[in-house]
Amino acid sequence: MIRIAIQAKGRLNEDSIALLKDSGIDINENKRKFLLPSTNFPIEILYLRDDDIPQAVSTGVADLGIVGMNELEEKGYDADIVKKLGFGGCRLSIALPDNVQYVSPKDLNDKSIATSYPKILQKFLLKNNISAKTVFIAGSVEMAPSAGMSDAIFDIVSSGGTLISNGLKEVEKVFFSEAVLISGKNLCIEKKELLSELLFRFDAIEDSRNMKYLLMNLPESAIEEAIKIVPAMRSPTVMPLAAKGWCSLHSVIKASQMWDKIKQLKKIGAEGILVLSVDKIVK
Ligand code: PRT
Ligand code: ZN
Repeated sequence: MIRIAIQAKGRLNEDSIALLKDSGIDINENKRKFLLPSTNFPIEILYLRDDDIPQAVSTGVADLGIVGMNELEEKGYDADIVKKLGFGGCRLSIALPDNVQYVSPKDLNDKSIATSYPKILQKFLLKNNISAKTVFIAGSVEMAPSAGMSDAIFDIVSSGGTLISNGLKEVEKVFFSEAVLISGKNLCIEKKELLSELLFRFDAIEDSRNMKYLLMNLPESAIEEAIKIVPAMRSPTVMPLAAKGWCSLHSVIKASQMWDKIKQLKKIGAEGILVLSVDKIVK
């Protein structure tokens, strides 16, 4: 049995649960308890505040955790980052009121900066040789300058909408974060094996995420050229059509290349091109 800590509620909760479910791990969410075993995989889900996840993993209360890199970095607990998970993307930035001039970090000298991330801020200030005062605020940091609590803020930014609506401008992007899978340092063999099974499933989901399944009707004379355009993992599948001289060709491509590939395939005579989403890819 392995235990994973995820955020009980908040921005990372839904994506964390979706990742486990996509991995075939059944969680009976109706029984919303603090600690819940899966019904079909030897894993227990421990629901915590994100602030408490790095400590839980480093002390062995949980074997694994899903948490923002920002929390791990700030808390400084010892845990391994096993995999970046591609959701919860954000950055920690310094922002100033719109009307304050800013050219370089030097302009932060002697200013007060409100933040919930004092350690990461201190590192930045030290690296840039800035002497500024840190004001710790647990929440609603973006309100601090207009409330007269600080000159600047250091906070999480995602779309930037919150800064704009509070009359602030982002002047330094200091730390880029996303949700990561973390693990304790000393997992036993049984837990290591469960972790590698989980990673195998997470990788299959990641590999499928940006891929499309493509099928089309193609003149048989164009098969060689089509293989060059959409080579697939080993080679495309080619099946005969009832119509003489035609085949059906199937392949997998990166979603980002889809329109370009379709244009090339049409040029060599492909017709009736279907593009489908891929659920999982096991390499
Ligand atoms: O209750 P608990 O302690 O578990 O949750 P929490 O309130 O501390 O955290 P939560 O749920 O807000 O965020 C969890 C994690 O999500 C963070 O630690 C980040 O790793 C990540 N994340 C991603 C974000 C954002 N994007 C984000 N935009 N966390 C917070 N925000 C805030 C931001 O500070 C701003 O105030 O959302 C607001 C909107 O951002 P804009 O720039 O899109 O306007
Ligand atoms: Zn929190």
